[in-house]
Amino acid sequence: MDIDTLKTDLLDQIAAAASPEALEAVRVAAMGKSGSVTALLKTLGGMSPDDRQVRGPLLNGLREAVAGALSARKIALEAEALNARLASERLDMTLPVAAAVTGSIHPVSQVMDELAEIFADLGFAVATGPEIEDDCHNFSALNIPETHPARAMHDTFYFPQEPGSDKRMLLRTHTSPVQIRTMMTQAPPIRIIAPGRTYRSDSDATHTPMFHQVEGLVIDKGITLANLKWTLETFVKAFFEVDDVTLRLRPSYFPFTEPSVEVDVGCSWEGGRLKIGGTSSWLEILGSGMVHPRVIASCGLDPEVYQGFAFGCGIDRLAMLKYGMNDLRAFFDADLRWLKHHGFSAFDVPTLSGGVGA
Ligand code: 2U9
Repeated sequence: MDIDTLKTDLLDQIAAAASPEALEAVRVAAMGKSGSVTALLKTLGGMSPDDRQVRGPLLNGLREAVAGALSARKIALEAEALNARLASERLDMTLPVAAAVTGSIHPVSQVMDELAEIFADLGFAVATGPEIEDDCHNFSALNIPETHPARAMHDTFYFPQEPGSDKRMLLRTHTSPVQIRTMMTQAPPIRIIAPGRTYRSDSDATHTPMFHQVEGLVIDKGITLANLKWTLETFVKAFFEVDDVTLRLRPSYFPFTEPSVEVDVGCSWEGGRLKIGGTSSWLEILGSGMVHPRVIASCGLDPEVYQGFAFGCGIDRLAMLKYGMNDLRAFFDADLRWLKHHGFSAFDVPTLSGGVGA
């Protein structure tokens, strides 16, 4: 076969190679140890100098043309393979994230979001603070002196005393220190809710050593018990998504409020299920009252000028009531089956327009 025919033939084979394997087979057949081009190059050694002068450039030209075509085809085949992969592995970035399918929002987090949404609409900000507190913010500023029986009632987790210090840190027993810190640093009017973890050395079917509370605080001029009642009624209606709600305020005692009231919500039992609304039965849902003048004064404000109301409520209990769970301990067992059953979708964001209970 003459050089030109062989060249045309090899270039056609290279152009027709549809895969890297087919191209490699053409390369070996031409440029390999026993390849057709290699065989022709080997003949140069046995030629006369004159013949070699004529055939040498022709054969080198053939070798270079074939090598060039092989490498160009290789690059083209690699680009084709990459494009095919990119097309088959295309990601649709508009699809929902996979995490939303496997993970879920804990009922406590969902209820916290619902509370923030409801109270934001009433002009309340969400305040947070440390879970490790000192005696002053957790007790003394709240009118609970060292000798007060409420200290024993709170079953406090204390940290060991630091050497050389008379201060003993503790795990906050309620979120009230958050309100104390807010009153000490912000000028009224104050409207906040303080949701978060709280700790008491207590454990049975209705108590866990760590639990969640939400407390609310309003401080301004001319605040009365009527403001408290309206706020709580508006909250309970929005939270349980029931318009027919009756609240019953019972006189009570808390060191940080005066007067203090415990609040029951009217409910009924229908087919073994608790329904909020009506007045056939009563369920205690929160404690509240007018902030004690001594608490207002301990934060540097004049109780003759400023008044306020406060309330406190267990979030875990609220979640159990609204979503029908009966054992509090399951909340913190991290059992995936429980979380899958009672958890919420990450897209189920509570909004007043869309429904806080979705
Ligand atoms: C400041 C002043 C007053 C917060 C209040 C209650 C009543 C209350 C309990 C409900 C169930 C705690 O989770 S629970 O065990 N709380 O009854 N909490 S008034 O009063 C405050 C807080 C902060 C500065």
